[in-house]
Amino acid sequence: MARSAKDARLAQPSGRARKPDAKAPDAPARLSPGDALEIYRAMLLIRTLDGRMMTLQRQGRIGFYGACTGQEAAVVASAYALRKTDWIFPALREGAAMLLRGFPLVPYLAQVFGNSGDVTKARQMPSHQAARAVNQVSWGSCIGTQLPQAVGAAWAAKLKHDDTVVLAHLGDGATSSADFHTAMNFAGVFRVPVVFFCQNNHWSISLPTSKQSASESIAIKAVAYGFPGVKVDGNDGEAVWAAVSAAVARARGGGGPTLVEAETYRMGAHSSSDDPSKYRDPKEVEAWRARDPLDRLRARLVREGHWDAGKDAALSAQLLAEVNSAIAEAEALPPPPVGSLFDDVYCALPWHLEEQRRELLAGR
Ligand SMILES: Cc1ncc(C[n+]2csc(CCOP(=O)(O)OP(=O)(O)O)c2C)c(N)n1
Ligand SMILES: [Mg+2]
Repeated sequence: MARSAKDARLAQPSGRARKPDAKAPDAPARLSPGDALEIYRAMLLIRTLDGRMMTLQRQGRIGFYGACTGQEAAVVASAYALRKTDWIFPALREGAAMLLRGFPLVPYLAQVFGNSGDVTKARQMPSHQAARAVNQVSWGSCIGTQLPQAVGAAWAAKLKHDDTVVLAHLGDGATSSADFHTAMNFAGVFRVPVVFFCQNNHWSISLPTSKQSASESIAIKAVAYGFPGVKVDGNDGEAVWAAVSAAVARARGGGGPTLVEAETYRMGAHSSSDDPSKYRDPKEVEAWRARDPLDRLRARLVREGHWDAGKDAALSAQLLAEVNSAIAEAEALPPPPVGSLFDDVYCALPWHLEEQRRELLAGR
C-alpha cells in the first residue's frame, strides 16, 4: 500500500501530468505525430458536432443534447489509450468516443433523433449512445451507477482470464455517490482491471467542486482504497493519453485499478436544458478559454511542423460538411417501427403482451 500512497502524493496540483509508471509495459510517454493528428481530428469532429447539435436543439429539431465542449482532450485521448477489445462505461459526456472507435456518424446521430437508424431502437434519452460493435455501453443517467457495472465487467474479465481492460468514466459530482465508494472499494479488494477516469470539470450542474468534496484532490481518494491515484492536466491530450495508457498497462498486467483525475473545464452549459450564466462567473470561463485543448494540441502540431493554418481550415470545412451531411441523412430516417416496442425483453412474448401488440398493430 505504500506505493499507492506515494503515487497519489505525486499528483500534481498544477495539473501537469505525472510521469507514467516506469514499470508499466507498452506505455511510451510521447504521442507520435500520427497519433496526435488522429486525436486532434477526433477532437475537432466532436467540437464541430456539438456546435451543430446545440443549434439543432435550439431550432426544435432534437429534444435534448449534452455537449463536451472544452473536454474533448479528456474524452478522446482516454479512449485512444484502449484496445478495440476493451470496454468503455461512459458517464455524461463520452458518447463520441464511439466515433473514434469506428462507429459511424449517421446511426450515432440517429440516436439523438430517436428514430429507426438508432441501433438502440430509440429507447434511451438523447445523447445516451451505445453500441455492442464498439464495446461501449449506454450511460444509465443516474449519476455513478455505471461504476459498479464497470467493475463487474472488469471482474468478469479477470475471472475469465482474458486481458480486457474496462475504462469507467465519471464526473467530479459522481465522487459523492455511494456507487463511487462501492465500485472503488470492490475494485481495490479484488484488484480488477479497471481504470476510473474522472473528468473534474469544476462543476456538477450548478455545484462547484469545492462544495462537492473537502479532499485536496479527487485523485487522492484512491489511497483509501489501496490503489494509485494520478492527477493530470485534462486539457493536455498527450498528458491524458500517457496517464491512461500507463493505467491501462498496469490493469492489463494484473496490477489492478487506477484512478485518473483529469482536470478540465465544462465550457458550455451542463446540457441544452441549463443556463450556466445563472450560477458561474464569466471571468472563470474566459480564463479556461485560454487553455482550450484543441488550441493546445494544434499549437504542438504546428510547432513541430506537422500542421498549418491551411490544413486546419481544410479539415474544419471537411468535418463540417461531413457532419451536415450525416445530420441530413439521420434526420430524414423514419421513426422506429412501433411493433419494436415489444422486442428484446422476453424470449417468448407472454400472451397479454402478444394481445397488446396485435391490437396496437391492427389499429395502425
Ligand atoms: C443520482 C442522481 N442524482 C442527480 C442527478 C441529476 N444530475 C444529472 S447530471 C448531474 C451532475 C453531474 O456532475 P458531474 O458528475 O461532475 O458530471 P458533469 O455533468 O460535470 O460532466 C446531476 C446532479 C442524476 N442524474 N442522478
Ligand atoms: Mg463535473
